[in-house]
Amino acid sequence: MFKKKLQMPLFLIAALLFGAKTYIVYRFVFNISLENNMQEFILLINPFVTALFFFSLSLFFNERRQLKFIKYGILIGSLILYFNIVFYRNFSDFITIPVLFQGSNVADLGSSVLDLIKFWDITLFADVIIIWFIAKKYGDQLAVSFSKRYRGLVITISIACLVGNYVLAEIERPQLLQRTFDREYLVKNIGVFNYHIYDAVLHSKSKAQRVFADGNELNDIADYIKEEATIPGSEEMHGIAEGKNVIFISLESLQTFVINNTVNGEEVTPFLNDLIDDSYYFENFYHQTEQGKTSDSEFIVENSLYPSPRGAVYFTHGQNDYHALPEILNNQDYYTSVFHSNNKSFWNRDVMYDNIGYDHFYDENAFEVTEENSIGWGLKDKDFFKQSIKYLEQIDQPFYAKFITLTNHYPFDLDEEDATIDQYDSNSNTLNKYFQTARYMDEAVEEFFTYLKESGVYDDSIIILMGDHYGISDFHKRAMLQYLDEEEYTDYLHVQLQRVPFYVHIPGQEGGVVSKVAGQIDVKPTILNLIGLDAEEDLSFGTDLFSDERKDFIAFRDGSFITDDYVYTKSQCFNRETGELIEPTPEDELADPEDPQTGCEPMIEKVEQELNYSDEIIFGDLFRFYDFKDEQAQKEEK
Ligand code: GP9
Ligand code: MN
Repeated sequence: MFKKKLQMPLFLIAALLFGAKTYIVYRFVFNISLENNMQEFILLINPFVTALFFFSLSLFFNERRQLKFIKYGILIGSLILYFNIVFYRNFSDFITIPVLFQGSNVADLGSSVLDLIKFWDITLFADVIIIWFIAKKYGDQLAVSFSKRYRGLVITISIACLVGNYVLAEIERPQLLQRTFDREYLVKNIGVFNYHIYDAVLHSKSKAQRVFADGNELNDIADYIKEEATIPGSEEMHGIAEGKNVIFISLESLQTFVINNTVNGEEVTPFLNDLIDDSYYFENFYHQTEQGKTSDSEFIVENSLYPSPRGAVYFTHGQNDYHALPEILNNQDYYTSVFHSNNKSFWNRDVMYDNIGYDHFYDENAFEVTEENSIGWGLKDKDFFKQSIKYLEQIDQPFYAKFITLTNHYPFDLDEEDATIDQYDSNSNTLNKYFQTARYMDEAVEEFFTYLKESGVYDDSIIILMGDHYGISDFHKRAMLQYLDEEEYTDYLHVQLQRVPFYVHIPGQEGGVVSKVAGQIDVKPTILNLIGLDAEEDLSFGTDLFSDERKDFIAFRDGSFITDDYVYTKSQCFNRETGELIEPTPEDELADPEDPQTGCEPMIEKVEQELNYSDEIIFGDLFRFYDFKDEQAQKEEK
């Protein structure tokens, strides 16, 4: 059968067998969701491309070692895949390096590991058995010794295939590696083996930065924070929510421009518009997220630190020591939980939530998700709130509960029966649909308020609502200009469009519209003050939004910022009210040309320094060196 002329080299047989097996595992063992043909195609080619590259490395060895490389390569590869399968059966997630070192997870697995291994699993090693068998029987005929040139050609082809796979993945999911999406996305696009390599690189990078830190860096940072970013919380609002439940609603992709606005003559968000009348509503509140999108907004709110300039800090530094809101609230006997109907590993939430002290995460497994009640990214918001209320009624009070909505997410798909207003009419399908899903979310939130009132939870709670980040990117400039009735999409306009709604709704209080410049960084100190804690003891970059005093600026991750008077972005300074460009003062009119302290200038460096300090804290994991005063002790002291 293996005549010299017709034979296929062992490395190719191994690549085919192992590739086919891996594909079968992706399709039928891992529950990987495929949304379009491109994703199906990538998932199909990836196992073969990766296996071809790996086994073609065997060509560098002499014939005897080549067989060994292939035999042990396929065995080890199969074991890695199998460990992932066993892990997946328990956690519906892929192994990460930190998880391997995370005692509790592995212990969880340990107790049930026998249940997770099935007899027929032996078939998952069929390729190993075949390769070992034919290597033994026909090995000397199947090993090849190519000339240098031929070997080079094979390796080049296999690398080209790998690059091709990556390019397709990048088209399908731009900035795949920088944005460190969900592990399922990574595995889906680059395969489980490349994912492990990627995970290892990420892990060692953040480990190294951590290793070189010794805690001394914190002195300067703490000094800076005390001097520049610490302002006493509002006395009037101090403790107003003490002992009350705090319900936090993250409004997916909701931007301020839809609030109190209409489409085809109809209000986009009637409920949220009315809610302004009996809430504190911050009309100049900016999101400060970067590549980590929703998870960045969560991170900023929980820690009052800036997100990472690259990737999602939830992923890259999900294991750090933090002094996060849930942990602080736990110490005040709050029960802390998150409600979000998505895969729990998305944005590494399962790991991060555990780390920062949430008592429970009601992830997609807590909900009944069917074809009818889901759209786009999953469970529809109305069903999400409806199904959540039974849990909320049961948990101990006072609680902190975060609800993360999902329906108003790109590409803003909605079933016809759920659309209660017409689409907009512009060249952007995305913007056209956005208003409908925003309205849907508005109705869902309204229903949630009704449930809260019916269950009696409402009266003992304060409710905070916040848009997590923009929904309409600047790819839709033309349509946005048409909608806003503006002439030119300036950098100033772009910054102003980064405003997201922020409400503090306190039943029984009238509230009011607040115009001061504010941002997500301020949410944590605001909540702490409301429940009667002293944010001054914290190390964070935000300030209480009800305090009369303010820090000078709200910074974006790219160094842009907004002050009372100015908007600074892309090296331009604008008047915040009028949007007029402020030309730099001519050099001969400056007192000190080296130090042109006018307009936005004085703040540029300060903002950069603050962002750097935040990065230093995160990259060096500096809070492990800091002894935060227990909030309970703080209270008792008082
Ligand atoms: C995913 C949801 C949306 O669970 O929070 O994430 P996003 O893409 O907005 O970051
Ligand atoms: Mn989001």
